[in-house]
Amino acid sequence: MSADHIAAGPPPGARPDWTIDHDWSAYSQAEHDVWTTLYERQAGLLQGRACDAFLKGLDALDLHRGGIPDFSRINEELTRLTGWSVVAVPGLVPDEVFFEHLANRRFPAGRFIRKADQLDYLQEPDVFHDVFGHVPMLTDPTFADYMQAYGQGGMRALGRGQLHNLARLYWYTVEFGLLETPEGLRIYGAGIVSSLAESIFALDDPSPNRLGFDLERVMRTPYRIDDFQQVYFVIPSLKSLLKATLQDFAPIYERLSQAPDIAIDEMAPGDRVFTCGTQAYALAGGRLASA
Ligand code: HBI
Ligand code: FE
Repeated sequence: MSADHIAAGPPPGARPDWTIDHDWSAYSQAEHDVWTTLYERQAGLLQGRACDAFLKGLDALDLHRGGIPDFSRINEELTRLTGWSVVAVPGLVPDEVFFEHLANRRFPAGRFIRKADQLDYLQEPDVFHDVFGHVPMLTDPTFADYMQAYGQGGMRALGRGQLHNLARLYWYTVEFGLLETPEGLRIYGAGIVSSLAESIFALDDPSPNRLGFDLERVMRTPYRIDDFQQVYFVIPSLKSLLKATLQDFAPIYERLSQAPDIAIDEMAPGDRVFTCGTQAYALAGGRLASA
C-alpha cells in the first residue's frame, strides 16, 4: 500500500504514536459478520496453501470465534509467544511511525473493517488484512525476529533516503512472500493469505513468475499495489529470511544506488526459476479486465 498520501500529524483522537483505543465493544454486529464471512472463506482454502507457521499461529490465536477479535485477548497469547502485541491505528501511518512500532514489537493494525460490498479489494489495510493476514506469522519466533529487524532496518533506511528499496523487501516478503517446502510452495505473505483470489493465483496460476528470493534482486524489483503480483519470490526457510536482514545493508545500498531496476515481468541473470510465467493475466489487463 502506498503510504505517500498520509497526513503529517496523527488524526484527532489518535495519540502521538498514531495509536487509538481498540474499543472492541464499539464494533457493530454487521462489522463482526464481515469478519466471520471473510474468515470462513479463507481459513478452509488455506489448508494446504498457507505455510505451517501461519496455520499454527491462526490456531494459537483462536481468531475464528466471535467475529473481530479483541486485541487485548490476542495480545495475552501473542506476547507470551514472541513478545509482540497488536496496537490499533486509524489506517496507514507514516513510514517512520510504522518502523518505530515494528522495531518495538508492536504491529499497527487498522481498526476499521471493509464493508460487506467490498470483500475482495481495498486500498488501505483493514483489521482483517492486518490481524488475519499479518498477526499469525508473528507467533513464529523466527518471523517475529525478522519483523523487528525489518523495523530497525527501516528506521536506518529512512535516514539514508533508501526507503523505496526496503519497501520492496517488505512487499515481496511480508506481504507477498512464498516459502519452499517438501510438499511444494506455501504462502506466508499477508497480502496473499488475506485475499481469496490471490491465495489461488499466487500458487496455481501460470501467469506470474516465481523466483528464488535474493535480497538485492528483490530490492531492484518494482511491485504492483493495485493488482495481483507479476512475480513472487520464494524463500527456502524463514531462518534464511531473518539471516538476510542481519547483514550490513550499507554496501548493498551502495550497489543499489548504481543498479537499474529490474522490470517487474523480467527474469534476471542468476534468478532461480520456479515458474517462468506467461504474464497472461497482466497482459490481458489484470483485475479490471476480468471484473
Ligand atoms: N501503516 N498501518 C500501516 N500499515 C502498513 O502496512 C504500513 C503503514 N505505513 C507505511 C507502510 N506500511 C509501508 O511504507 C511499508 O510498506 C514499508
Ligand atoms: Fe499489510
